[in-house]
Amino acid sequence: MSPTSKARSPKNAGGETTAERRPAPPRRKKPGVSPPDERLLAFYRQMVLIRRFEERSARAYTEAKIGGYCHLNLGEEATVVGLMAAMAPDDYVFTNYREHGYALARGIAPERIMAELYGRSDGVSKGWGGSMHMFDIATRFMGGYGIVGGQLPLATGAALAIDYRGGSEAVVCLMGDGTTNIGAFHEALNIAALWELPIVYVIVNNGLGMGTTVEQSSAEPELYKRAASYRMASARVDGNDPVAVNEASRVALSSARSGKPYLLETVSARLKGHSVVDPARYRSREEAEALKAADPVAAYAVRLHEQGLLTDELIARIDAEAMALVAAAVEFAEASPPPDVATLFDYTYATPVPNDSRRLPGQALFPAPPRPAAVEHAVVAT
Ligand SMILES: Cc1ncc(C[n+]2csc(CCOP(=O)(O)OP(=O)(O)O)c2C)c(N)n1
Repeated sequence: MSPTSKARSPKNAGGETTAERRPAPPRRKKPGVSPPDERLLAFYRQMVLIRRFEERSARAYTEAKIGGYCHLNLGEEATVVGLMAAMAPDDYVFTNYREHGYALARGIAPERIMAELYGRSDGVSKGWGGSMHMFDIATRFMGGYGIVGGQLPLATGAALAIDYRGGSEAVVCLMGDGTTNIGAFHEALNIAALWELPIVYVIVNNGLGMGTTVEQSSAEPELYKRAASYRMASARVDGNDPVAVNEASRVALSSARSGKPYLLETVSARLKGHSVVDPARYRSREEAEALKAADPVAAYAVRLHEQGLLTDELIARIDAEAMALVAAAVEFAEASPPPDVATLFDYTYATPVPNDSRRLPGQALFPAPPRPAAVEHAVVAT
């Protein structure tokens, strides 16, 4: 009986009832997991899915099933999951090229992401984008950019568009630590602060820009402090803890929605090389061992185990489910046909442009204009 229904009971008006004299029955725990605990478990499930997906992508790359560049989120799973879970469905996200995990956590089907990595027509960018250029308007996943810092002006423009239209959405713009030394970083933060745009800039500080450490490349290595130059609110959070990242991201997003853009720095580590072809020889064996020991997926599993939310059996089941999803994604990608060459330019320009598929790279689209006659130089004897 709830306290309110007890107060409303007519029998209580006149005094004690028989039911009240009897000792209260022991409260039975509701079967199942409570919603907050389910949320913590959902974080874990997604982290494991990203881990397994990225490991499988690396393998497919070495089997030459995936071409081009391929950068993985290994070691950044807690950051990815905590951040994406804080966003509303109609918020927009812009990332750099290290993006598969964000696409998964934003809700794009693993099949479509894997098919994109394979360069197949059922991929999220119809097979023309590959690892670095995924795009999905349904989930407001706005890419996927290979130029360091290229996403910053675009994301800032999207925030300006929201502001201009008077919308309630926010933009999340992700970048690596190295990107904070690109001019676009400063230009974007300056204008966002000045115009009070609804945007959260997130520095995913994994300690390295390719092989260069933050300390080697940044005069102020506590990167979140750079926001002070623009009078912008900022914070640094443990990027290995999905719950802490989620809470910090919620604070940042609510600030952005109220017209105060925000700079959030998440601190984690990249477990492997810059891309799948980088053996990361700039790291000592001890350093690699220490990173392995601090693995955020394993650390979070231990934490949930200690809280009684995970058992060994459940860990094995979640892992098997993730492996099955990834295997299905690979099967789907393998079966998907490559895109038709005739569609090469279909998604390059906003307005249709006729395809010119017979032209080879380097050949001009139009005949070259006639060259001016060569100027004869007189040889002056000295
Ligand atoms: C304008 C530009 N300069 C250089 C590069 C080459 N490049 C690709 S990734 C990268 C490092 C970026 O590091 P960071 O921003 O920390 O991101 P992370 O790779 O760690 O996620 C560089 C220099 C590029 N793609 N674009």
